Amino acid sequence: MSAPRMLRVLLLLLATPGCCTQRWEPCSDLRPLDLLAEALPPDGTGGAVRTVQVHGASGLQLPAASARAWSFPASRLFFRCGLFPAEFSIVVTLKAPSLPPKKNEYLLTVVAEERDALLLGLRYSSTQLHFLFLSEDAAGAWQTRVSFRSPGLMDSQWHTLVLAVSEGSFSLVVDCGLPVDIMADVPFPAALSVRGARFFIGSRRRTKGLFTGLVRQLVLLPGSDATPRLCPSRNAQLAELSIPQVLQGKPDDKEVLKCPHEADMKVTLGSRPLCTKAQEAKFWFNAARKELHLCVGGQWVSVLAGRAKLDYLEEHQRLPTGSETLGLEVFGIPGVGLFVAAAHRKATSAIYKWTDGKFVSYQSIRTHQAQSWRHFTIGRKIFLAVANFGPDEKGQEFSVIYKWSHRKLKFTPYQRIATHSARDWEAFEVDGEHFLAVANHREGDNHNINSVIYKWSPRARLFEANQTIATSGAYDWEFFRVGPYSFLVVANTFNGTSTRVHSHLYIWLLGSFRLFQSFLTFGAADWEVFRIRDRVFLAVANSHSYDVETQLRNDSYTINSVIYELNVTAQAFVKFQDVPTCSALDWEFFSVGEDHFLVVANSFDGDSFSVNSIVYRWQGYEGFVAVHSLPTFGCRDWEAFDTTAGSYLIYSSAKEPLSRVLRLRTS
Ligand SMILES: [Ca+2]
Ligand SMILES: [Ca+2]
Ligand SMILES: [Ca+2]
Repeated sequence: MSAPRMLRVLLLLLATPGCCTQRWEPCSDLRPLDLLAEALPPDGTGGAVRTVQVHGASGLQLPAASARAWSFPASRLFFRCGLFPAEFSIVVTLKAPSLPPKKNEYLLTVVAEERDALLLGLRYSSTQLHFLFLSEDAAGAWQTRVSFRSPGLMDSQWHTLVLAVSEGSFSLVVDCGLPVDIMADVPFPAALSVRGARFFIGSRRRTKGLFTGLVRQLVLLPGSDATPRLCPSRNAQLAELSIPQVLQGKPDDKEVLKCPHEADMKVTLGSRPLCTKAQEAKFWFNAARKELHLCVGGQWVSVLAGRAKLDYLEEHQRLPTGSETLGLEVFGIPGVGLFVAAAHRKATSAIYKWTDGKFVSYQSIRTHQAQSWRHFTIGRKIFLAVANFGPDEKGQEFSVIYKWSHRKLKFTPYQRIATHSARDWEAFEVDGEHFLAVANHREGDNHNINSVIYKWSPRARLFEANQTIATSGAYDWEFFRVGPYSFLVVANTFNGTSTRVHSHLYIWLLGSFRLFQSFLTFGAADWEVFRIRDRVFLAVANSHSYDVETQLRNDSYTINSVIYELNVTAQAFVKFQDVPTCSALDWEFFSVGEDHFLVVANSFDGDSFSVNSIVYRWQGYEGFVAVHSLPTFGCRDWEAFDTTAGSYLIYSSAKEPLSRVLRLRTS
């Protein structure tokens, strides 16, 4: 199959309603999902199920006659989309019967009914516990079995098992003991579709292999390993994450509090009424703001606050930076705090730490016309990569990756990489492997050079060149995922004669990035990907329209930047909105409550660097509408961040040594 054909096929998968399009959002709640409670009839145990008490704890004995009675549709749990989580754990508390050799009993299965395929299953024999799953690729569907030897279940005791699954790693913990880890060649699928499938408790939909023991707990925890939630436990054999009501203590333990009296509730609608004595203890609902107020002592008191709304932005901090600043990168280090790395044009860049509600200088790092910083992690390792635009004192050109020292609490140099007027680093993960892509802007006067994607070598513990991509004055890389697909988009600014060049979007296919779509851009400086509900957008910041041949007519900074939207049917990004900008260098997307915003860094109007940057609000079918105008000077980069105290924006100036932090005032 040719590459474009294959793309088409892959993207058609994206078009399947309810499938895959929302993979970045979990398909189910991320709380423990009690499968037993789900399978029980709503009125309690029902006729066929028996509650049996053994060794002081109760369990359910499943009905022998009908396997179907103990099942429910997968869509009940995965209501947002039809994908089983890529990472999860299953917690089982059971009292297993002794089985003769070669006999197997099923604890749990997920079956695609139409084609009678076992998508996932847990069964055990006298010597082993087997976890089964279906993995599909171009060659077909494969049943994979991961087997744990002698989990020691057949001693007539209660036991609690936690099976944690993450990609190719399968871990089993019995009674909070030491984990048994298995690395399998075939990883658990990243996107296992369970559309039209059913969960079967204690069976594989048929009478053969029916579970004949007692089960007390059967929980699916999407997204994480349940072990730390259960263990250590004083009663490890009966450690509990969630068990059905019917198996918990006596029902009268949980007496429902009865309301002592019914208040005389009256709710007034419309504009704010008077809150006089006569209104005391009455409610007023402000429909416009979705707020409920109670009249208490002559004042309306907010009872149910509406969702936060952005009212205005106020200056929170002026941060003198010692030099003009290009890129900003805000990141957190767990247990240490919130930081911003600022790429200073002059010889030293700085990292600031959020301290008592302000950024204060934390660490200085020698850089060479630094353009941007990128923070990323690999396992527990924390890195920060700088893109150096200029050569060092010896005329050597390189960019540097720094690693956080947990001992020194500072970043220290880790790896140097030869780059060419580097503008940007992008860090990302594909199929469990870590990558870094550099935007090489030019080599001498030549803008048409290669940018490079590096791959982390776990053996060498270094990044090694993995793929080169031809770029023209590359300025920015942006990585994103849509469903199971990984994309990388480059902003190309200049090909030596014109800023009217194509910027390209690449898709990861069979181990490398391949061209997916090209966009005509004008000195593109930034791509920003963002999502609004299930819609995916890409915004490009066009900085400059310039052409050597038609220089006079075309040299312009006041041009449109463009927002594109992924059209799944067209299998392409299509133009959604033109936004007039003044040499736009950056887009930043952020949300406040249920509202979504874009702020653009306008840097130059052809005469002056003193131009307003604009905040746009998402207004549904109207698209993005300008709502705030912020005076900025040579604005280069915007970043949004949150602290416990509130939400903020920070921007840098490429033309003065001053960055500013703005606070979002909400109501
Ligand atoms: Ca970038
Ligand atoms: Ca951006
Ligand atoms: Ca930014």
